[in-house]
Amino acid sequence: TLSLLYKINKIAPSPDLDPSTLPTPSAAYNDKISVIRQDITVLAVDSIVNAANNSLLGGGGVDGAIHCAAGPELLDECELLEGCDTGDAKITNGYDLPAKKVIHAVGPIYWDKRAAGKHTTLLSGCYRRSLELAVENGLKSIAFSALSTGVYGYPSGEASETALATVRQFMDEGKADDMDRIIFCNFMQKDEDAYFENIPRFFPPV
Ligand code: AR6
Repeated sequence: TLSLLYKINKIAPSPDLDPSTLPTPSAAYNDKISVIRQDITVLAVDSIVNAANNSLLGGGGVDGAIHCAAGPELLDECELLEGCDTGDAKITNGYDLPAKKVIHAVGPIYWDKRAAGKHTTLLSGCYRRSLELAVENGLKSIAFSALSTGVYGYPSGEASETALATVRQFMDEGKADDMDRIIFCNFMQKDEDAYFENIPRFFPPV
């Protein structure tokens, strides 16, 4: 079945290697799905997905790290975008980042009453919109940060299930056929653990 086409490989950052070279699509790391633990700002991929807020004007966490590494031109471009709805995403250039593009996705605040009963739909929307933007822009690789699992309080296990289900669905629809790499880039051990616990259900190992 289709699931057999997707091989999971864990790319551990090694002190002997330049981490920016590791997740780059290459024959050495086959197939489409990767789970890594890494600072997303060092990844030399076509696109990285930022965990942004509705203003798109920066913040803490991964958003702060991305703006810091990309330089002030990123904020200049974000200011033109007029914000972004929760569950949606917008794309910019990557500026000083090794990544070509940044996709700014706005995940739900887990405890926010406005998101009550809609968490899964909103988080799933972030992953789907990000993938759609990558495809529309001819991007071959995308690395997702663990959207909403920091200050927005989304439990890692639930968030990883939604992320994996959405990516799997998108692939099953044939929409990621032109993409080479879809990377789940975690920063905290708890998030990486959640991916390795849940990934076999969505992408059974070959
Ligand atoms: N590389 C990869 N992942 C990271 C990095 C990094 N350098 N730094 C943190 N993470 P968060 P949210 C992980 O809080 O929960 C901002 O202020 C982190 O461990 O950055 O969606 C925005 O402006 C966690 O797993 O984003 C919003 O206001 C994940 O990134 C708000 O935070 C997301 O954590 C968004 O909250």
